[in-house]
Amino acid sequence: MYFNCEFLPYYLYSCRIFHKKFCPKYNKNKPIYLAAALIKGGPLAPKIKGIVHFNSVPYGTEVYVCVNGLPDYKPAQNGSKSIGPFGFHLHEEGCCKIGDAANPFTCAKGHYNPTNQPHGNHAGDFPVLFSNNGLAQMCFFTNKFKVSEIIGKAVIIHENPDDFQSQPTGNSGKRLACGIVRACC
Ligand SMILES: [Cu+2]
Ligand SMILES: [Zn+2]
Repeated sequence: MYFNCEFLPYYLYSCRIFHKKFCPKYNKNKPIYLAAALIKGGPLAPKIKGIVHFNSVPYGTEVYVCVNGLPDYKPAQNGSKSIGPFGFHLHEEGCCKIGDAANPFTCAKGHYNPTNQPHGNHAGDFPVLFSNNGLAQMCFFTNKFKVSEIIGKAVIIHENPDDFQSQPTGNSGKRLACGIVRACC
C-alpha cells in the first residue's frame, strides 16, 4: 500500500473512527492488526506533532512514522551531544504526563524489553529520526513484537541520537515528545 505523510492524517482519522465504533474497550484477547500513536511535543519541543502507525504484516510489524516540528540539528559541542538525529523508542509504560518540565515524560519509564535484552536489541529500540527542516518520515520492519502486544505502550522522541551501546538507554538524552499506542480495530 502506498503510504506517506500526506495520507497519515487520514489513516489516523480512520483509526480513531474505527476505534470508537468497534473498539470502545480494548480487549486483550482479541488480535489487533493496526495501531497508532499520536505524538505531541512536550515543554522542550512543543512544536513536535506526528503519528506512528503499527501495521501487522507477515512475520512481524511495519512501523510508519511521520513527525513534524522537530528542532534544528545542532552539532556536538564542548562535550555536549548533538541535537538530532533523534533517539526514538517504544517505552514500557503508557504514560505521557509531563511531570518535571525540565526533564519531561519520565513516567514512560524504560524501553520496552519483554525478552530481557541489552539496549541495542530491545524490542523498543527504533532507528533514529532524521529531521529535514523539522520533518521526519520513516518506515521500518521489526519482528520483535506483534501489534497486539504494544497497545498502551508509549512512543518517545529524544533530544540526542541513540548510540545503541550505552546501557540501558543509548544515552539519547531528554524526552522531547510522547504518544501512547492505541488500537485500531
Ligand atoms: Cu526512549
Ligand atoms: Zn533500548
